[in-house]
Amino acid sequence: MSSNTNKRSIEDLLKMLAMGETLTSSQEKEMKDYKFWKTQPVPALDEKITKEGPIDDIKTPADVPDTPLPLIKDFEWCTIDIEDDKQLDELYKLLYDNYVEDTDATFRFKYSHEFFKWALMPPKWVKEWHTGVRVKETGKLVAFIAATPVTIKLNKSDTIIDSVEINFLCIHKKLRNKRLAPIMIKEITRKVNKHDIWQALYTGGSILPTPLATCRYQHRPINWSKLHDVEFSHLPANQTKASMLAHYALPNATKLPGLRRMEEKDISQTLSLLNKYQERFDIVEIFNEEEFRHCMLGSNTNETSTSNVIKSFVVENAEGKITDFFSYYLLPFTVLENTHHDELGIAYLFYYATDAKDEKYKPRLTDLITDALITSKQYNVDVFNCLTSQDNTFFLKNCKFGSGDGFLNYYLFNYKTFPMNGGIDPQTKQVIEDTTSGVGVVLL
Ligand code: MYA
Repeated sequence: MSSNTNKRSIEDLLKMLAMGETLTSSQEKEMKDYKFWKTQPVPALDEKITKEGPIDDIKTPADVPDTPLPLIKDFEWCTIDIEDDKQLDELYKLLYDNYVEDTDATFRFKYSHEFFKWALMPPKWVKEWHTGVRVKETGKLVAFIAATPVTIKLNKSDTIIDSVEINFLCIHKKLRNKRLAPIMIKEITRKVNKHDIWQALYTGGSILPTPLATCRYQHRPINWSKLHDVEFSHLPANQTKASMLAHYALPNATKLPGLRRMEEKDISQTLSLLNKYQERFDIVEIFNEEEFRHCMLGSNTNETSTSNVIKSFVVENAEGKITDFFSYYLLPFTVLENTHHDELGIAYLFYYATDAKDEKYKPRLTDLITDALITSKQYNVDVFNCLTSQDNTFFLKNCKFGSGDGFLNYYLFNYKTFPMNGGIDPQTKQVIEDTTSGVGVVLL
């Protein structure tokens, strides 16, 4: 593909990242057309939720089969050992070639070993939940699905749910549309049920029965000229390159006094701050200190380690109190066939919190996230992404984020909840400014 046929906008990038439904694609599938999903314990598409709670009858692990589901002939189940570099490479290759639908094949997620370990090995991770499918004869890895443990809290009903997060579902392009995905989902369900866990949280670009919330991708150019070079962002008709650069320019120094990288010693205080802050959302993740440490400081265990994947900062005031924090993770793109650039740096906003209140709240969030943008420059970030989740609609405009075309749907397996605000108007899909969303969980 020559680069001059490769005209793109940031919206295209975000569409790719969302991997699914966009504003323009119509959603015509009805519940009866979901041959697999209509058999699963999920709310129907048009269902009016009157009561929250689990959908399936109570079962015990003993009720669940001990043996894996039968697979199509010539294929076999396997467990991918994330601690084995060779197997990690196989997973990398499967995802590199098959995870993101990029028709031009010009951009690929640049997963690193560290990223996989961070994402797939949180405390209490279960090896067998990294489930693959191989070709029997050659051993080639052709499909993957992962479950990782997570504790969810529904704030309104004060309900805590021991659950899993499902991620990295991927089937080799040549094996698509053969109904393998339902078998993989049923097999991971069986394995998780064996551990007496009956609920799962997952996200996706595609519409399935039935999202509990839908958020919209937002992006903030950091290195506008590079985005322009790789033809991600075009020059609006009434603008010049210089005016775009000026518009997106960020200072080199951060603004908030006391801002610094988060350290081991901050874990306890910052987790308390986050716990308090998260009370405002409907669905949140509950961390213990060990889990929070892994999420915010990365998979390395030595105290001086600095993760290349997750970046966390705190604001410490003169009295030694942590008043604010933010975190973001880095997942760059490999850029193929571009003479000037071979990588695009991408940051994703993760968890954040502040103790600022009332009229101080919105300006504080704006300052905090502006500082996040500024710090990201040192890690070669070219575009900073987030969703309309959490309290992001309070700072999107002031921090110069723009709406992308991509949407992200949030799902709970085997649990009904009342619908939650995803930060956008359900009809117009426009951002509802300065409104707390229901979604306090951030999935990778
Ligand atoms: S989201 C990321 C998903 N991955 C990608 O987008 C990568 C590129 N795409 C692919 O690799 C394939 O297209 C996939 C589908 C694997 C997505 N979630 O085998 P099929 C339904 C759930 O013929 P394929 C992530 O990782 C589809 O509606 N279901 O299709 C979270 C249809 O069912 P129905 C999906 O295209 C994953 C059936 O599959 C998805 O060859 C959460 C068709 O099967 C999807 N993203 O393969 C999984 N896409 O007839 C659910 C399609 O009813 C977890 N389908 O319409 C549930 C909780 C499980 C644990 C519970 C524990 C308690």
